[in-house]
Amino acid sequence: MPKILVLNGPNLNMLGTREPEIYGSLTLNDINNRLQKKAAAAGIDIDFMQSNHEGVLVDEVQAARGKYDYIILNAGAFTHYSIAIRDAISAACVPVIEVHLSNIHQREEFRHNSVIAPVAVGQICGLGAESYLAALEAAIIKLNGHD
Ligand code: CA2
Repeated sequence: MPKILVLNGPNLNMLGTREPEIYGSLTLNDINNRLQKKAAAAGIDIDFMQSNHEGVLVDEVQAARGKYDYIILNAGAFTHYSIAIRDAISAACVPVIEVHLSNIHQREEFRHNSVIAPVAVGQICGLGAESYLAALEAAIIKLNGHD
């Protein structure tokens, strides 16, 4: 059975508690439950992990090699400057789909650049929780060889 890891970075554990106008009102658990249902319907195994720590995220990406077929990654603020996470993705040889709840290109200039994007398969942003669901849909299509 194909396996997908959904990896979330710093502060995303706070979802649903503050700034709903930017990040929506769903909690991370709500989003994960939706992903779980969609994955189960597609016959895919899905795991979830969140950390506020850069090194832990690097460890998770490294450990994903040979274990997962796709990573759906919201690296939070690390998106904009973590060369360590980018290097881990390059080395892991697991395709990564980068996601963001907000449209990072419409926000402050420092959020416009993603150091992850050049090593990701693609980037989906600005759709709220749907960004994650669209990323999962894309991964399912690619895993089924239907694109
Ligand atoms: O839009 C996204 O998904 C972001 O990755 C979210 C990050 C931000 O630094 C990126 O530029 C874009 C921040 C996540 C913070 O999440 C919170 C949620 C609720 C309350 C406070 C923070």
